Amino acid sequence: MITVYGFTVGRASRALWALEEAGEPYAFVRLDPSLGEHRTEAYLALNPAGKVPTLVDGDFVLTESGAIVTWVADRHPGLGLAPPAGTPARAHYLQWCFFVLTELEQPLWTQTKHTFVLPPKLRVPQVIDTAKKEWSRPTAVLSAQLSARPFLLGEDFTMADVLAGHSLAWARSLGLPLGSDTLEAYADRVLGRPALARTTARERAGS
Ligand SMILES: N[C@@H](CCC(=O)N[C@@H](CS)C(=O)NCC(=O)O)C(=O)O
Repeated sequence: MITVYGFTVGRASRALWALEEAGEPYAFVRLDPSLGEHRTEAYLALNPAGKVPTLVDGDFVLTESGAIVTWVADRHPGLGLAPPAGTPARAHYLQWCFFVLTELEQPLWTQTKHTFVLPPKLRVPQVIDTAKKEWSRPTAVLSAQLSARPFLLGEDFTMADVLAGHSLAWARSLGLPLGSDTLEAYADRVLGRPALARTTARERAGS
């Protein structure tokens, strides 16, 4: 059975949400970062970065949330959660996954690091204003893409929407505006999925 390591909140939600969308059984191991459980020798052997999520399936170990959600989708080709490799649709799927992880997420991560994550002496309060300004550019791009379609790839929900939806929930938790009614409606649509409600319940239960 698949095991996913994560914290109570964070990017491991993407992996769990993907597994819930695919209907794949899994065990969730909740690590407590305040106790350094992501920095033990045993955990670093799985994920040398000491980060979550990490997915383990027997001898197979996979890190990076974007890789994990795509791998889960590819195990269930009939569900259409990622288009088949080698097609133009797959190329656009990857385009949106990379866009979320490299453009949309970065201002959120910068703001989060300089508000909570880094030790106080390493925080630079001025970069928070920069991150807030940077946030408006990728959200405008996302909003334009969604103005004529319900999901990033079109009519069908894919794992690219898991990555985008998670990032928009993260933005809301930081109090950042999504900047358009289109994006607010999209966030409500993807964050209202039953698979995400099941994910949240598993994270709270911690197993
Ligand atoms: N690029 C990685 C980022 C993973 C990441 O930074 N995870 C955070 C939690 S959301 C973490 O493990 N932080 C612990 C640390 O930095 O020590 C991914 O998308 O999986």
